Amino acid sequence: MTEIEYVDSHTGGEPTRTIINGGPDLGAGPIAGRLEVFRRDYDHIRSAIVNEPRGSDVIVGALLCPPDGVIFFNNVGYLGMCGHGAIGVIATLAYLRKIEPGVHTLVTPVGQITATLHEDGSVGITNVPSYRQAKAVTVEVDGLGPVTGDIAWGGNWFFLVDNHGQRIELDNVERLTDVAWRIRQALNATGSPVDHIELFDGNRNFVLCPGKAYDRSPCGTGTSAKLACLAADGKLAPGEIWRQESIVGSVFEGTYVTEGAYIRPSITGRAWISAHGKLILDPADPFVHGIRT
Ligand code: PYC
Repeated sequence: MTEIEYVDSHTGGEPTRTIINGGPDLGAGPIAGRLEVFRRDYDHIRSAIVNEPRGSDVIVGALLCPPDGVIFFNNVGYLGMCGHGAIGVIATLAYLRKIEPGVHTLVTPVGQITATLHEDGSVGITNVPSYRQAKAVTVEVDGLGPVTGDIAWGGNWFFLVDNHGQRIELDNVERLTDVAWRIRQALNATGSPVDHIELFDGNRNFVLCPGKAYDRSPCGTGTSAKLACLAADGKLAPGEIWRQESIVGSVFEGTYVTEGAYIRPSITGRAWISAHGKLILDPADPFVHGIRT
């Protein structure tokens, strides 16, 4: 039997499962290299942790890599960065009494971020440099026709669409998922690396993640990508606050400073601890490594 100790949290409704004991030993060295070891040698452990029957499509896993690294993963693979996940990791470390309020560093495969744990439990992260790569890209989408959006990096790749003609409401999630998935397929058919689709109605968003689950939080990396677009369009000044609301009504506050051709976004939100337990991996269990799609 393998036992894996975890703490579950949710950030604005979006879950993070942080592995605190019993996860794979990825060795030392740069986090990007450790991610390759995870992907090559332990992908079955990723699946065991986040996929059914121990997890679900919506869970994002976080593997702590001492001293200050973290690798985020989901139902289909690995994330560069994860904003809601970083907030969840900091809340988890505070719950475990491993950190105090103050500034902390986390190193992700796509760069170093800082996270400030505030006395009230909220967490502000200062993300990796973000930028808009392309404005007003039009793709022909099966069943929808031409769809135009911006491509931006916020620690993951996003396609941000304003004029999609859809209602960004919880009772419309099935339709939004279908629309966003079609957009993603059309983009990927052109060779684009975008794996997150973000549909907007003003300050409210719907974000479809790579494994077809939608983000219950406003999406930290997605909000960073949005800030990069607003900055590029001159619609938000450095230091000004953007309130990004998710489809379930949770809110992140975002702001940025300029760093040459990039922006450096800061996102503030709050995570809540929801469980602390052990996953049991019994080699005799036919689904010991999860149900993989
Ligand atoms: O908060 O950055 C984020 C995120 C990415 C995927 C799910 N959440």
